[in-house]
Amino acid sequence: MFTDVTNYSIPSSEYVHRRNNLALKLEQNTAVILFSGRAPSASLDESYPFLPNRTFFYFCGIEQEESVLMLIKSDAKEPVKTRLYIYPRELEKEKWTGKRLSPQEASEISGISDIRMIDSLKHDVDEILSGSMKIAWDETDHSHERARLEQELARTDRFDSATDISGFVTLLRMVKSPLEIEAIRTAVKVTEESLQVLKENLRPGMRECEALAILECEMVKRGSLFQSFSTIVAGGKNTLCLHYPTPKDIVSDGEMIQIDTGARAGGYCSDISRAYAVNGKRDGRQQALFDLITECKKTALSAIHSGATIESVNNETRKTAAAGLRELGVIGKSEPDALSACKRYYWHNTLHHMGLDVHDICDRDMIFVPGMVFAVEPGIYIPEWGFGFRVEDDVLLTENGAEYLSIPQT
Ligand SMILES: [Mn+2]
Repeated sequence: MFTDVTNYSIPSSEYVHRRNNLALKLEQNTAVILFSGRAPSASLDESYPFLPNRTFFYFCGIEQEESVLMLIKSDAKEPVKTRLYIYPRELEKEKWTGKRLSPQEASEISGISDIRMIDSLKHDVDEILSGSMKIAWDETDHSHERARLEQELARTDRFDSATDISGFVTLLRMVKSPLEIEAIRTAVKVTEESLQVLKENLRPGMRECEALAILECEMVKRGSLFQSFSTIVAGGKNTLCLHYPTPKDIVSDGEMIQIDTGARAGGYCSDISRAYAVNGKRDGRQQALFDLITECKKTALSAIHSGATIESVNNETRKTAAAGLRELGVIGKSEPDALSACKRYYWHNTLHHMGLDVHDICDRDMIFVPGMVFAVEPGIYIPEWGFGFRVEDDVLLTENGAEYLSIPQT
C-alpha cells in the first residue's frame, strides 16, 4: 500500500463555495481582509517552516507567505468582489527560496480571477479605510500583518466598527464537507501505512528516535512533508510524559512504546496513537491496560452522537475508566469515589475536533452534528505501574452515529 499525497489538493470550486458561505453572512458594505502570515524567524537568517493561517487557507487554498485575501460586499445588487494579493515572481530571490506562484497558478488553486500584486494592497486598503466601508477580520489571527491593519484602522475613527468573523468561521470549519472528509481519510491512510512499516521494524534495544525516523521517513516518502504535529515516540517510563520531547532512550524488551503521530493531506490532519509492545507481545498488565482503553474507546464511540458535547463524551468515558481501574485494583477499596480517584490516571480529554489543525478550532460547548471529525484518544497513565498510554483513532460523526476513519488497533 502506498498512498501518495505529494500533489493532493482540494479543487478550487470548494474554495469558491466556502467564500460564498462567508459572503452570505456578511453585512452589506463590508470588506473582509485575511492574511496568510509568514514563517516565524528562527535565527538570524533562518525561518521556521511556513504554514499559512488556517482560516486564510480555508477560504483560498494558497500556501504562500504574505498573501492577502479580500472579499468586498458592497450592496445587495452587486456580486461580492474577491481579490487575492500575492508577491510578484522574483527570479533572483527564487534562486534561494524556490518558485513563487504565478498569478495564473494562484488563480487556478483558489478560483479567484482578480489576482493583484501585494504592492497594490496599501493603496486598496487606504481606499477602503477612507470610505465608509466596514472592516471584517479574524481576531484569532495574531500576525504582524493584522496588527498593522489594526493600527491603521485605529487612526481612523471607526476602530470599533470592525467585525470579527472568527465565530462564524469556527462554525463553518467545525462541520466538514465531503471533500474535507476525503482529505482526512487520505491523511489517515498515509499515517496507517507508515505505522505498519514501523510495527514491522520494532525490536527491543532500538532507540526511540530510530522509531521516529522510520515513521518520518515513510510519511515524507508519501509526500507528507509537514506532519500534523511533532510526532511523539516514548518508550517504557517515558510513556508517562504526554508530549515527551526528547526521544533518545533505548526501548527494552518487555516495554511498551507509545507513538502519537499524523500525516497531512492537502493541509488536512490525521492524528493516530498506537501503543505497541516492543517485543511484539503484551504482558499481563500491558494487556489489561490495553483492554481497558479499548473499552473506553467503545464507550466514547457510542457517546459520540448528534446532541452530545465534548464534556458529555468525557464524562461517559471517565466512568468506564474509573470502573476498570477499580477492577484492576489500581483504585483501591480505601477510595470510595472511583470517579474522582480516576483523575490521577486519566489526564487528558477523550477527544478533540480535527481538521486543518490537529486540535481544530471549535466552540467547546457546541452540540455535535453530523460532519464533525474527531480524534478520540482515551489514555490511562499509571505511575505505580511505570507506564501508561493512549490509543487514538479518527472518527466521523454521520447521521447514523460515529464511524471510524482509521482502523482501530487490536
Ligand atoms: Mn490527538
